[in-house]
Amino acid sequence: MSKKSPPISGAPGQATPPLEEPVKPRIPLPPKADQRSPQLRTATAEVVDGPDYARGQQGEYLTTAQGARLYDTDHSLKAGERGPTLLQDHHLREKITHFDHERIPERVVHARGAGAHGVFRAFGAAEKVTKAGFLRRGVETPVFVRFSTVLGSRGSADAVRDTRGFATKFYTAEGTFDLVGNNIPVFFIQDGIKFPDIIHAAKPHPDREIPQAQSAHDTFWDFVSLHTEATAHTLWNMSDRGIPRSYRMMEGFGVHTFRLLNDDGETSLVKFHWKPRLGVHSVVWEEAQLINGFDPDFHRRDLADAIEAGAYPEWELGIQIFPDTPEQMFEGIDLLDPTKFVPEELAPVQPIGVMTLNANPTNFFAETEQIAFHPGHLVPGIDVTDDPLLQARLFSYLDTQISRLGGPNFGQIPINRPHAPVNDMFRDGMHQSAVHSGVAPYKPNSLDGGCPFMAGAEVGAFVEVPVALEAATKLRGAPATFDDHYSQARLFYSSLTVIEQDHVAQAYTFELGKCYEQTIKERALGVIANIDPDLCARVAAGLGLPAPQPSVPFDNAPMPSSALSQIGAQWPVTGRVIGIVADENSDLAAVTAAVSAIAADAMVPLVIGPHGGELVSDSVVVPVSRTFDTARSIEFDALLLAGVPADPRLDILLSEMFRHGKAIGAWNDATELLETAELTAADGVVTGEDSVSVLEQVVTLLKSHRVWSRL
Ligand code: HDD
Repeated sequence: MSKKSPPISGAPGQATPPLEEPVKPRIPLPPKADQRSPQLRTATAEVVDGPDYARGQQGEYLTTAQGARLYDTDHSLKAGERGPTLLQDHHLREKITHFDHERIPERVVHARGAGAHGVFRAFGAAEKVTKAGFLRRGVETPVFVRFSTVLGSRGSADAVRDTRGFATKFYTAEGTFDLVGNNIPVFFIQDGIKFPDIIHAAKPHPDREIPQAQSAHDTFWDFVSLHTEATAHTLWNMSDRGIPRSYRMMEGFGVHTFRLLNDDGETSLVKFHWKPRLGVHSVVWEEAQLINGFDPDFHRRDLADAIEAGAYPEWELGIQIFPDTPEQMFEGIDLLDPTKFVPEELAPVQPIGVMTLNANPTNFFAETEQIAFHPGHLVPGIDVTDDPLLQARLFSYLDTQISRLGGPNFGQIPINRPHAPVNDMFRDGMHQSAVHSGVAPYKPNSLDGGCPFMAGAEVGAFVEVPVALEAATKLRGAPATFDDHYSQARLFYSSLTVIEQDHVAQAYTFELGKCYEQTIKERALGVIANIDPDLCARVAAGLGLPAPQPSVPFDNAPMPSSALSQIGAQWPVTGRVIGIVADENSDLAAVTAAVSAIAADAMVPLVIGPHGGELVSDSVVVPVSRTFDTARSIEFDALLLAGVPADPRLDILLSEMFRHGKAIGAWNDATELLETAELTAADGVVTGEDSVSVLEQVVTLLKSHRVWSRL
């Protein structure tokens, strides 16, 4: 056995010193403001922790979990250099054991997601209907938002056809309020007892565990064609809403109707809406499929890049307000049915505040993975209704965190800690990290001086709204108003433009085309016939099957709602990505001018060159962001051509940009490339003498998101 004393890292005589890693101790950087740990709580609200307590990294040296300093973490303790490893190597066992337990169960739904910190500022417009403190004029509240897909596993691709989760945690002074919504205002099911059924049907088949993150398979269509209350949500999924361009360009909906209570004790029913300031936009289906191969992290990257670049995404929070009548109906729409939404023409969305996402998480696991939402996290002034879907959710979310986060103390994880004082008399349990003092975690008590005390409504207690319940008979059932499964699907479909309706027909044809069972396809066509016979005829033709007749009569033509179409307006171009194809023979001064103009408009210029590094000509230097090998159309919202010879890789780039309805511009010699590709006369392909004027035309096209006439 070697008699040498153990080597000290970086000391002379060490065989292979680390090349890059600094060996001098240095003070770790302080945590970012949003990362400061809230103080731990005690039974008497006494502060027991100093500023560094519970922080991730402390001190300059690598230590064991118990704080003993280590001199080597590269070699296990062995009986001689070539001998067996010794069981007494605590550092080895502790390091491997911790590693073995690094993964926690992924969320049973919404496993794949991305999050960001931000702030919500209230306009004050909600004061008339709610006493919630964070909705008072000018109040700013820290938030954390997690966007997600529903079906895929944690490592699945972002751009799949699916509903997106839009969950917001408001850390208010009166306790945490969670708005756990989706990007679609209607849901698949009316009663939470059906949630395991829809999710089992939509998740991968239990035998082979395929397909991943898709609804295009037999069990999904089996369920939704039998359970027709899913029709409206399925239709929204088949529309462009199912494949968003960016999390930053999605609407969010609280889905359920909530009950608000104001200072005067008056109640109203409301639905919550998030409206993105960048507009609601989608990718096209072929693009989505390419994205999932070329950049499965597309939405996650897009959100993080935008925030890092300072292009902070913003949403206005709005409410639709309905009178709180005993029937809880509005214009014939049952407000307790979560498969129904209320068109904005019938109840306008009134803006009550704005949310800005302005900081990326520092650590994905600690924040985005461990955040735990719950629709029952409410504050005074906001209460639930008897929507049977919401009622089941109130049970499910608390329950799921116990297995996902390992016990009942998940509220102590930093990202889940309220920013209001917590004094809950809950004690002990797995992962308890609070050091509670006192001897009397019970009430009433005299030994802790009667602490903690009960609050009244005048000091901000959460008091349930005393809603009168009708005398009822215990039963398993639903009101007759829940039987209408088609009118809102018809309304949504008839509100879309012809281009959007084409996309819906293509999506149904694709999804049902991936099913194997003939009976499922036929049954699904029967459901589609009840949405729109023409849509059904087109899908049936695509499947090579006869189109059935509707089985539910079309009594009244629905009044279309213009708020449902994504086409027809102009939106800000902030954060949009413009590719510029150039090489050494291009006019690099013109390229530089385009790059500056794009950046000045808060967009992202990416120069695409034949090789990496820089393009240099006449002492003008242009850094290259992507090469002909690494660039793919999915990354660019628009393309500029600055004169390059024909290249098969550029042919692919151009043809994809063209097929996906994206603006293309070229100046001077570059127009030849367009002529070769026979694109010069096409809509949304613009040319000119100089780069900046061409860019102006491209930006004008970009404001409409796509060149719709090409789609
Ligand atoms: Fe749910 C997660 C949204 C119905 C049970 N749900 C989850 C998330 C979102 C939603 C955005 C992810 C939260 C996060 O990022 O951590 N869920 C909805 C919406 C619904 C809905 C908008 C209907 C309007 N959910 C619903 C029902 C049940 C659940 C009816 C069960 C009865 N949902 C869960 C869950 C999850 C969840 C299993 C998984 C992880 C978690 O809760 O924390 O409890």
